[in-house]
Amino acid sequence: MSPRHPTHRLSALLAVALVVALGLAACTRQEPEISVNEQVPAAARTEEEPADGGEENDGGGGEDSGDAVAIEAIDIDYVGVPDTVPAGDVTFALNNTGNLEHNIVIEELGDELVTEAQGGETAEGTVTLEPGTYTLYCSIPGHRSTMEEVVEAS
Ligand SMILES: [Cu+2]
Repeated sequence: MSPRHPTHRLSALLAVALVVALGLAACTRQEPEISVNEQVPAAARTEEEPADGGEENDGGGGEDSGDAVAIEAIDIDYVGVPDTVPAGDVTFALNNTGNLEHNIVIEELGDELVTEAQGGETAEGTVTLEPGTYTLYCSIPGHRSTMEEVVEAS
């Protein structure tokens, strides 16, 4: 593989840009936290990874990420999906240790996108689950056949 084809790099950049754009569009509740961080030299700045997943709460309970239902995504499967979760506001933390993008969609909520994560990233999303049975799946084309789990909220 020689780097003779700059179009490959361009394609990769476009793909990244597209993914970022999609991600931003989907995460409407993300807040632009720029004011303070922008003044920190890039070298001194840590990557903006939500290390312990804190700041993306919707203002509901403050620090409820400790109660998050942690699900790992690999290529191509979910790992560690519990059989049951407590009904009510449920935060899912998707830890994507694969290379592909993965997400969590809940069929019974009108195929609501709970959260999505690029390879190597972790993302959280909170949904309100009435007691019942829910089907979680990854809506990336081709993934659902191996990424679908049933969860009971009670
Ligand atoms: Cu997937």
